[in-house]
Order: sequence, then C-alpha cells, then structure tokens
Amino acid sequence: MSKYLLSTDHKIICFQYMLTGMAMGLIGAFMAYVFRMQLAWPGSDVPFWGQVSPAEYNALVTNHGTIMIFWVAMPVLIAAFGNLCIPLMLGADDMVFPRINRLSFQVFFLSAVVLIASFLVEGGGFGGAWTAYPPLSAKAHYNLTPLGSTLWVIAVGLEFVAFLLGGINFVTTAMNARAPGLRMFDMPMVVWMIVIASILFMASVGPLIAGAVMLVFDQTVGTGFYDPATGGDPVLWQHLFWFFGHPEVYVVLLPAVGISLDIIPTFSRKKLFGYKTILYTAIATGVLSFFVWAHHQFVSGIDPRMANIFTVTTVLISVPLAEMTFAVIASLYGGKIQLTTPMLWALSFWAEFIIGGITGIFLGASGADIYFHDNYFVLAHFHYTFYPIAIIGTFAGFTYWFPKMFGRMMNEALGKIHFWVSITCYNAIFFPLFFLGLAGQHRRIYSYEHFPELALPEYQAIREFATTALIIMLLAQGVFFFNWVWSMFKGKPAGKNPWKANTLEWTTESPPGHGNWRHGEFPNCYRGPYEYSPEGREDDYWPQNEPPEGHEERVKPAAAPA
Ligand code: HEM
Ligand SMILES: [Cu+2]
Repeated sequence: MSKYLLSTDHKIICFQYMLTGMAMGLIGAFMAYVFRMQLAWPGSDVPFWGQVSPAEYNALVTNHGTIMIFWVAMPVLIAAFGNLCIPLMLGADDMVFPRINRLSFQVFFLSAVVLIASFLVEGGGFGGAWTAYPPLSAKAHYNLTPLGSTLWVIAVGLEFVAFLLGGINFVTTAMNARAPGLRMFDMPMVVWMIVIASILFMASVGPLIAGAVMLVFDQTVGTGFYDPATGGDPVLWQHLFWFFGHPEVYVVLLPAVGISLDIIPTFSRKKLFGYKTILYTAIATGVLSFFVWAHHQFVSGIDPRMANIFTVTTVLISVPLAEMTFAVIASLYGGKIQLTTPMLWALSFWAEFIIGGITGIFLGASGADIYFHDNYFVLAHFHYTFYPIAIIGTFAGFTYWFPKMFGRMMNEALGKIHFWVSITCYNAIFFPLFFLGLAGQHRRIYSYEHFPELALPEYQAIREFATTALIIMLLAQGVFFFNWVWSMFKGKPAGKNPWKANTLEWTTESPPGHGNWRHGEFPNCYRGPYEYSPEGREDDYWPQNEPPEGHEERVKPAAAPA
C-alpha cells in the first residue's frame, strides 16, 4: 500500500491523478445536480441534500465551476494523460524527475482536501463565483464566509503549485527523454499539446499568483488592494484573473484536442492532415490567448476604444481553431472510418466544440456581449466548450488507452450505450439554455420566483427539461463505471496493440511493467506517428519503431534511454 502511495512510477501517478480527478468530477456533478434541482423546482427538498439556501446555492455554483476546471479538467487531461502518454509515447522508462512528479500529485491531493474542508468550516464554502471578483471575495462582511473564502484561495494556490511542478516534468521529459531517432516533429499530437499547455500555464499564472496574495491580504490582514475606499481597485483583480483565466481555457483545451487528434487517424486509417500546420496554429492560439483577456471586462467599464481592440483579438482566435477543425475534416475525408467508442467520443468532441466556438464569436463582439454577459447564453456557450474539453476529452482518452492501462478491452456495447445516452442528454441540458439566454434569463439566480418577470411558466418548463436530462445523464455514468470495473477483470485480453496503432506506447506489454519496456527492448523510432495506409505496404499501419527494410538507418541503435 505505501509502495503504491509513495511510488514514483508515472503510470501509478497517472492513475492517482485519474482517480482523484474523476472523484472530484463526481462531486462537481453532484453540485450541478443540487443547484439544477433548485432551479427547476425552487424551494422543494432536493433528494440527498435537502433545502438549498441562497448561500449554499452560491457556494455550490462557485465550487462546481472551480472543481470542474481546476480539479477535473487539469488533473485528468494534463496530469493523468500527460503522465500516461509522455513517457510511453516517447519510449522512455519514466519522467525525468520522478520524485518531483510524485510531489506534484501529493500537493495536488492536499489542495483537494483543503477545498473540501472549506465547505466544512464556519460560514461554509466560498460563494463569490469561480472568478472570485472583489469586493465580494475580499471582505468577510460582504461574503459572510471568512474562513471558507480564504481556504478556497489557498486550495487554488496549492493546485497551481502542483501544476507548476508537474509542468516541469512534462516539458523536460519531452525535450530530453525521446527514443533514439524520435525527432520533435515525430512526437504524437497529445504530447505536443500537453507540452504547449504546460508552457502556457506557466507563462500565464504569475500575475494571478500576485493577485491572489493581495486578495488573501485583503481578506485576512485588512489591506485594501481591491478596495476603492483605500485607493484600491476591484477591476485590477479582473485583469489579473483573466490574464490567467482566458489562457487557462486553452491550457485545458489543447490536451483534449491532442487526445482527439491521436484517436482520429487511428480509426480513420489515414495520416493526420497538416501535422505541422496544426502545431503552428496551436502555438498561435496559445500566443493569441494572452491578448484577449479584456473581453471579460466589456461590462465592467472598459474604454470603448479598448473594447474594439479586444473584440478584434478575440474574434481572431477563432481562426486557428477553425483551421484545426478543417484539418480534422481533411483527416477523415476518404478514410476507412471505424466508429469505435473512443472514435465516437473523439468525433463528438469537434461536433460539440464547434457550437461553443461559433457562439463565442457572438460574445467576442463587445456590443452583443453587453446583453449576453451574465445570462444563460454565456453559460450555454462555455459549457459547450468546457464539457467537450473536460468530459468528452476524458472519455475519449480513457476508452482509447484503457487496453494499455489495464491490459483488457472495454465492452463496446456498453461503451456505445454510455456514449449515446450521455451525448444526447448533454445537448438536451445545454442547448435549451441558449434560448433562456436570448430571453434575457440571468444566471447565478437562486430562485426565479423572486423575479416574476423572469419566472414565466415557459422558461420554467425549459429549466425542468434541462434538469431532467441532467438526472438521466448522471445515471448513465453508472454504465461507464460498471463497464470500467467489469472490463478490468473480465474484458477480452488486449495484447500489445489492439487498435493497430503506430505510436510507441503500443509496442510494449499491456499494462507496461515497471520501466515500461523490458531491458534491451526499448524502441527506436524511424518515422512519424501517423503513417496509416502507406503506399506499397501490406499492413494499413506502420509502427514508429519498425525499421525500414533495406533502408539506411536514421540513427544508430543506441543504449536504452535514461
Ligand atoms: C455535469 C454537467 C454540468 C451541468 C448540468 C452544469 C450546470 C451548470 C449551471 C446550471 C451553472 C450556473 C449556475 C448559476 O449560474 O446559477 C454552472 C456554472 C458553471 N459550470 Fe457547470 N455544469 C456542468 C458541467 C461543467 C463542466 C464539465 C465544467 C468545466 C469543466 C463546468 C464549469 C462551470 C463553471 C466555470 C461555472 C460558473 C461558475 C460560476 O458562476 O462561478 N460545468 N454549471
Ligand atoms: Cu476569455
């Protein structure tokens, strides 16, 4: 047991991140269930919770958002898949700094404990929204959660420390631990995307850490950095927060993109279209994401001339993302498409994300945003971007690498039932919310009964419909967990390479033993990761480690990578 807890093996750390992230995902989803029940049937007892007070409502919404982004999307997509994929796809035996890797998980776990503790202290959990805008977040006599809001900031701070530690490993491992012959441009997309995401995170988080220190000081020792009465400025926080917060969207987006881009060629048996173009556009997206933060301040009194500039940069960011989408379509075009469960998830990622992307253009236009901001349109928009990232991306990667992680195949029939029920319900939850938004229904409202002009029966019916869909979707997750546990013990043995994929993780046992490859069997690399259906070959795939026949070696076979 202590061997498991203290292990420095990247696969075990992957599993720890995965389990913690998914457990937090269940907590975050349970919170969504509680406040959606309150929205649909205001004032009735919510099963497994009871009455929802206004303060509880705020705390639940706040921590739902915080958890889904910082304790689900980041640990699962970056840390769990980064730990799984980077060493295995590069033909390495582990991360370059295994102990920092373990420390990173431990700090992360501590941060989750602190966040949960913030609910149990006097006054309850923090309720000032995941963006924690002052003055609400800065003064205990405004938010009435003196300890809860400080613990919330500390938990987020610890989580950042964990990801700074983790990022060091992801970037250095990709730079230094690649198999002989594996050039940077032979790295699979998911490795690239996690590396770019880690760099983005490290580059954007600094100002927010400074801002958070000032916030804790305002909360605890009575400074007034964000208090106009003492010369402070609440909007300062908004700038510091979103300078980090908007790139953060791309920090979690890019790994999910990488996962889907590695799955799609495998199941369309075609080369990924535009490998380098996709990489350059991903980097462009990352760079651009630093120049858009002020679209969150369109309604907080930004100079209209600045609003114009930020409208342009914001709408511009849809260009590289559209380009990636076209690359996906081109990679599918004319392919032999196999609709396996991972492929269904990978394709639906793009289908749903496009809806989020297109509605984002409306919000990027400052004039329109003044109406949409803070109503259900913006809520539907960002769930159409975040749900594909955090939930669809996770299921895509999990079902694709399950055979490698556990040595057995998942049940396809159960996988497809889970997929179709989840994806249908997801659209049933969020698509109607666009109409609530167009009708001007404000978000972060505890009970519409207090606003008779918003509580019209037709809108209430939509809220009941969305909540019912949520309940069905949550129940459907039982199918997934059953499939997971059942397949782990009873699934068909997977063998090394069940999907006939090219990348290096499929050249070792499933699951890989300690050190990943048996001594002396470490792979060399001869080609890029997406050589599917190459001309003049019998097989429709060409593993990266297969030496070319009668071809001069790209590299001298070297000693096992360190
Ligand atoms: C399980 C399905 C989900 C449902 C039904 C759901 C529902 C909701 C609803 C209704 C709100 C707004 C409540 C209000 O403003 O009064 C909300 C807020 C939010 N959700 Fe979700 N959500 C889900 C999943 C996710 C995921 C996967 C993410 C991100 C990865 C996410 C991130 C957020 C954020 C950031 C907020 C804003 C919190 C705030 O205002 O401070 N949600 N969610
Ligand atoms: Cu933004």
